[in-house]
This record gives sequence, C-alpha cells and structure tokens, in this order.
Amino acid sequence: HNYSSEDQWVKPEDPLLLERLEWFKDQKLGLMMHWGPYSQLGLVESWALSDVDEEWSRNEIDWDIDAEELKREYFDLNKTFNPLRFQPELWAELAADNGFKYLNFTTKHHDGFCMWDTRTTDFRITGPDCPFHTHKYADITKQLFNAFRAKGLGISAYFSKADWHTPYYWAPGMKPGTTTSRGPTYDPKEYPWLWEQFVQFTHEQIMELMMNYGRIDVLWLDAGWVNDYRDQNIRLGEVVEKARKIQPWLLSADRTVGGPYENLITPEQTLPERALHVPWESCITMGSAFSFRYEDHYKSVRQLIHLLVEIVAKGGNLALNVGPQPDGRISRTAISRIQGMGAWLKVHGEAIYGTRICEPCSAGQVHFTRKDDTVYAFRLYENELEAVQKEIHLPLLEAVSRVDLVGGQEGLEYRVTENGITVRLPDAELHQSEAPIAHVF
Ligand code: FUL
Repeated sequence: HNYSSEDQWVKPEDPLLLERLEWFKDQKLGLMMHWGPYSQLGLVESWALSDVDEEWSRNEIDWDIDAEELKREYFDLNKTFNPLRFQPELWAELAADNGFKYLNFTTKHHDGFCMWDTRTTDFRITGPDCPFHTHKYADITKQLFNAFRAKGLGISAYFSKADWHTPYYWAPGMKPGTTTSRGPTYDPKEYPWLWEQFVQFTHEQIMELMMNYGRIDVLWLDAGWVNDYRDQNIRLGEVVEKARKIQPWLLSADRTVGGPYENLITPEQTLPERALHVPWESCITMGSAFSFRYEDHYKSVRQLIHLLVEIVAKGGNLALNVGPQPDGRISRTAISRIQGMGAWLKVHGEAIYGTRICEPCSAGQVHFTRKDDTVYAFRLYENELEAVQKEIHLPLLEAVSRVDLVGGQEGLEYRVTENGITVRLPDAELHQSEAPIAHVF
C-alpha cells in the first residue's frame, strides 16, 4: 500500500516547510491524474510492460495478448497519442468549481514517457514522433500547471523514478521493454557508470520541472523501490535541496522511503486504520485503475464523499484520481461524479477544509473534525434504504453549547447523555425520498 509509518516521518526544521505542511493539511482534496500514451490501451498505466506484474496488469477477458508483441508495440504508443480534445482550462475549471484544491499530475510514469518538453529524451509529448508535438497545447504539463494555478489551485508533480524506457535502466545489450524486474536490470556495482548516468538523468529531469514549470508545491516522487537499489542510492536529497534553492517552499513525497524527504506519507488505494498526526495523503482511484479504462466502474458520489470524510477525520487529504481519456477529455461519468462532490462540498465544505483531527476521530458511522472551538460531526448514511432516525447520537467527549446543522437549521434541540449528546433532527430532514449522503452537525 505504499506508505511508511508515522514514526518514519521526520519533522522538517525549516519554518517555511512547516508552514507549507499546514497549508497542505488545509487543502483536503486534490485531483490526481494519470495520463499518457498508455491511456490508449485502457489497462493499468505503465504496468502492462512489466512481466512480473503480468497477471494483474494484462488480464482483459476480451483480449488475448501476446506479451512480446505488447512490449514491442508499447513503445510505439507515443506515435498515436494525439489528444486533440484536450482543454486544460476546462479541467482546471471543473476542479476549481467543485472543491478540488490541487492537481497532482503524472509528469512521467514508469514507462518513461515525459509529458513535458524535456531535453533528456525524444520519448516525450513534444518529441518528433508524437503527433501532438505541433499542437498549441503540446507541452501538456505546462498547460495543466498554468491552467490550474490560474484558478488558484496548488500543484503537485508526480514523477516516477523508475523509467523503463531509458537505456540507463538496462544492462548493456538489453533492449528497453524486455523487463523482468521493476528496478534497473543490472547491479549498479557491476556497472557504476551506467547507474551514475541514470542518477544524473533523473536529477536533470526533475530539475527541468523545477526550473521551467513555475511554482510547484509538492514534488511527488514515486517508485521508492529505486531509491536504494541494491545498496546504491539515487541521491534524492541532493536534487530536492537543489530544487529548494529555486522553490524554497517545495514539499517532497518520497514514497515508502521515510526520512527527511518524505514530508508527506502517501497511502495508496487505502487509508490508515486510525488518525495519523503527520501530514498524509491517500491516493485513491475513482474508477478501477489510475489510468483510463473503457467502460470502467466508478465509485458513487456517496462513496466518494464518505471516503473523503473518513480521510479528513483521520487527518489526511484525498488525492482522488481520474484517468483522462486518450482523446483529451474526461469521461462523462467522472465529470458527473466530480460535480456531485462539488454540490455536496458547496454546502458542507466548512466542515472539511482547514479542519484538524478531533479525537476520537470516528465512532461507527459518525466521524469528527475540528476547527478551533467548533467540532463537526458527520453522520454518514450508507445507502438510500438506510432510515434517517429522528434522534442521532453523537459520541462526543466535550461539552457543547450549541448544535447547528451545517447547511440547515441552527440551534437544534439536543440532550446530554452519558457518552455524548443526542440531537433531534428537524422534521424537514426526515421523510426524504432518499437518504442524504450525510448529516453534518
Ligand atoms: C504506484 C504506481 O505503481 C501506480 O501505477 C500509480 O502511479 C500509483 C499512484 O503509484 O506506485
């Protein structure tokens, strides 16, 4: 699940970084996007390339795949990636209007394809082989970062250190794409010069993003397994420190590695069992994979809001992932889910954004957050059939002077019980044709 424990987290000394961590904790909801030539396959991001992951990454019932052929074809996907329907301003508007506070975009996934105008390889969106390279939006990363920033959103740059395309990942004589392992196919001690080239290449790419793509809030480094590869270190601290000379506010996520460059802990497709008092963010897919899949199943708005509430109660952020289509649009279902979340957040956002942990953070279907003297209690309803009770028990530990319904009546009737309070719902809240997603007190 890609996350390290709370005690592996190291508190930064720099006051600016501490301030930025508080900023990060305030945001709560980010839009993560995995997008690249692999989106055309409709499988699982880059993973179709990896033989060791074959079972889960290539299993489509309607497609009989020849693994060797797939790997040969894979590195030609850049020649057909032509997202002519891409409209960065629309994506940014959709996110901003619906309560998302930052973008986390895959500048490069494990397949090594660069979604920015890099000097380090032709395997890039602005490369001569990619039909999109002449388009006015060709530098997709720049377009997205600028569009989201213009809407006041934060920017998190996902970057995979694993790169299955660069020759520096492959033992001399081996062809890229013949992967049998996730890390480099050689022992860095045996080919130290090759490893050093890989390290330089990685640093250079990261620095391009840090120097030429405007203000970046989070450098979100994936593929922690490459860091200490067979005892050789990719020297990430070096590049983060260099980047901070230009972007002193830069937070870094270096998944599963722990230590000073994992400022944020990043659970994947899961959330911690209990509240974590260090900054953290769960990345969770709206559909079944991080990248686009045809006719995918999406979580419902109810499920997504419940997920967000539970994560926020435990002190984290949700980076909700949506995989854009290969044509550059976001699927209609994803758009409607985003808008559904936005409608709910417009009414209840004050109980989400800028809040902190309130212990006990959860008790059954009730979750808590806090902002100064205000405690927010969320009573979640699992499904439309679940009856809304006239009286709702909130297992609160503290004394209460007033109870309001967020987005509804103020000064509700309540009585103090042995282990909390029992609130009476106004009649208008009962007898609804469908159970609300939640009541927020
Ligand atoms: C993982 C990757 O392997 C997945 O493909 C995805 O990018 C996820 C967010 O991180 O480590």
